[in-house]
Amino acid sequence: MSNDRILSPQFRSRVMSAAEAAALIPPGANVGVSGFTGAGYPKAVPVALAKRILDARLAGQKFKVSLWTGASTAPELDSALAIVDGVDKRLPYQSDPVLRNKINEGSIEYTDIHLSHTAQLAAFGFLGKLDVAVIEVTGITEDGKLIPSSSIGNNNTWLDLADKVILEVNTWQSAALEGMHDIYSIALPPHRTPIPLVKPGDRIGSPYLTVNPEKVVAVVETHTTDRNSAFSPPDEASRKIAGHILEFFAHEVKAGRLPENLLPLQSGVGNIANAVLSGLNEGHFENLTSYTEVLQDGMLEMIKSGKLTVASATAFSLSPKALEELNRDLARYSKNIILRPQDISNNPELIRRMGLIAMNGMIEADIYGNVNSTHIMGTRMMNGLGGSGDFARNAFLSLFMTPSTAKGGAISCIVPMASHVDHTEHDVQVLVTEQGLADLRGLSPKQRAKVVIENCAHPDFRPALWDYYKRAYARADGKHTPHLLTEALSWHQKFLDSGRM
Ligand code: 0RQ
Repeated sequence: MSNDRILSPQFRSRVMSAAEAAALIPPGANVGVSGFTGAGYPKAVPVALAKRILDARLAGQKFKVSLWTGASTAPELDSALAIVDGVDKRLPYQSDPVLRNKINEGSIEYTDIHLSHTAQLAAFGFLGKLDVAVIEVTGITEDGKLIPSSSIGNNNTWLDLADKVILEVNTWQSAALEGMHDIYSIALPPHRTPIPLVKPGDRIGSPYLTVNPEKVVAVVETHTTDRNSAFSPPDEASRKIAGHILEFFAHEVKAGRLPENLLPLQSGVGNIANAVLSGLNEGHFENLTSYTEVLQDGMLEMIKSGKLTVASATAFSLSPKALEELNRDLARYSKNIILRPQDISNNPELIRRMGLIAMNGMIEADIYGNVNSTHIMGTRMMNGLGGSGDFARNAFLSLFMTPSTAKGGAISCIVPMASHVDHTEHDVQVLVTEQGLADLRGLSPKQRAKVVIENCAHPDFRPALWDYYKRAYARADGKHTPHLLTEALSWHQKFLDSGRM
């Protein structure tokens, strides 16, 4: 049975079952898959591949593949392959609990890469050779062009680089996605020229992905929903963080440092990011734009209310409710939403040119403003740095936010020294917790420490942070960034030993 989404006879002739397609993926292959924050990932072939891997293991054979994605995917891909110990290496971002445990147990290699860098690293062969691409699409036109799905990620690069291509055509994805995408491939050095994009709403490429049809070894039909978890309603800490940020924006507009409609917004994943977007939706800023990587519920609400005129991203990252609503009425949003490859959505040249406001979550920051976005107690991987580094270093204004404590108050998210650093003090301009906001722009390390401790730390931990800082400063030397090296990470060790910092 073929569906009316596969109009090209050449591609239609390659339709087969997911199991038949998975049989074309050899052990040891590097597999580039579509998928970005629970959107547009292949849903049938990875499950079939996991079954095949399990059968091979039961027969005493080794069978692993390496998985290159856009970003995080969903259980049908990451959990399915991790559960059967089928993953050798995974990159560049994940958030799957099963996969995360295997990474932290040491049985899966994980390479955490800036999302804007992945395509170029792959194109130059630093990641190895790409054997197979498994890409979800919404449809295939009569002349063999691919209508992308609910994310783009690295799909254009995987389609170019892979020796073999397997397409999943998912009829659950709305046909109205056609036309929403803007595919532009960047030339590699030394042939690179400026990317001709100056505003979030600019279109510079084609709505379709292309592939050499000779490489397409299988086309698999699916009808399966994208899966993402629901967002919890904003809690008090998130609402307070959002409040501090909105007050700060108003202050910056008044001081003439931001325009009335702010600058294009980038917003990371998670509940705090959504709370900030809700706050913006209820606030007085109008005609906002966003140039971001994921389009969350909050942005959809802002498009509906007319606050946000255009949203450029590489993927949707929506709760089931918002996704259902979007799909019911997708055509209505098509003027306002553009999906691009992730090396365009996260491109430093464009982020710098447009002067973005970047807002991302963090795990912890130290008193000097170094930010850890990825590691729990310095060693356990949480998700990965995703696009946070692409945006933080290059934005006009870069904010990092977190509740001031974690695990019911046992952990201070403001510490003497970050147990891992993803974003250095040089890339971090503003820190925000529910306690307050620290504007670090132009401050020296000692000046930073004072505002970070005073404005962001929880009162339960503030005296101990002051005590640390004062004793470090009292030393005869090293007064530029005062530290007591034997104590700097003792807060983390104390938590590991006693369950409380
Ligand atoms: O652990 O799940 O066991 O309860 O970390 O914390 O508070 O739920 O925070 O969902 O906003 O995620 C940095 C991970 C924050 C996210 C991070 C524990 C806490 C909980 C998660 P549990 P919350 P959020 C664009 C930008 C990197 C990628 C990025 C992230 C869990 O924002 O992945 O920015 N960022 N991409 O209990 C120990 C601390 C802790 C801590 C929190 N200080 N110590 N544990 N936790 N603080 C998107 C993409 O790039 C795709």
